[in-house]
Amino acid sequence: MPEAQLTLALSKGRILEETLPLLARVGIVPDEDPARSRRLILSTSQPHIRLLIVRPTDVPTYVLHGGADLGVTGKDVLMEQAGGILYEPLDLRIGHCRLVLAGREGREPDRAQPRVATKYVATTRAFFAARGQQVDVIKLYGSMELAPLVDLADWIVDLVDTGNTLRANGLVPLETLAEISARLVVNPASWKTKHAPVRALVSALAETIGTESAP
Ligand code: PRT
Ligand code: MG
Repeated sequence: MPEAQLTLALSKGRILEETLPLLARVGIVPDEDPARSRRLILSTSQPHIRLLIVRPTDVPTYVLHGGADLGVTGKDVLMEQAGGILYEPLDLRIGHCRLVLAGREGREPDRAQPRVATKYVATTRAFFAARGQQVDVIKLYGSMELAPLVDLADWIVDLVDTGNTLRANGLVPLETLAEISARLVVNPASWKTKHAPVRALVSALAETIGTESAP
């Protein structure tokens, strides 16, 4: 029987730079450089494995609806969107950062009900609901750091790595909502119908990053 075809959805952008070396270590090398190629589907050195290059926020959608069997995306994206529907067998230990609540240095919120600007609306709502604190959440698509500077919001919830972007804008981290890294996710149907090749890939990745995968 020929080996089942596996489609792996990768996040383009900063996670991709760390994903490709990881895949190379398990013998999966794209036939063209995804950073340069205009193709959105790439064949690889393994005839039964192909790669899709999509936005990080689209990876859960491809995997959930079977456009891809597996995917790589940030835990921040999964927390916000996927709600535990996808199998998440492996922390890939790349793309590290923290999801933080931040505000202007030395400033308390002006408003009785603080405003929080973020692209992580669901995660932010859940965080404040768990604390029993009423806030207004304002959806932004990027450059969250700007919002407190023009008093659009009192606080932001955003990703932080070095903290340089916060500092450059006079903001300080107040609390950490979550430690973030990139995760491997699997379509539940593929997990069953293509169990052998999916399991083989998960195990190979787990071995190369030196971790145990979930059973
Ligand atoms: O296209 P789409 O909007 O869906 O995604 P994107 O443009 O946000 O993609 P990209 O390539 O930026 O990748 C985002 C993913 O990378 C996130 O979902 C995280 O899982 C992961 N990641 C890891 C990060 C960072 N580290 C990070 N530092 N994503 C964003 N940042 C931002 C941070 O918010 C800050 O604005 O990078 C900036 C620099 O951080 P400092 O703290 O080092 O200054
Ligand atoms: Mg972007």
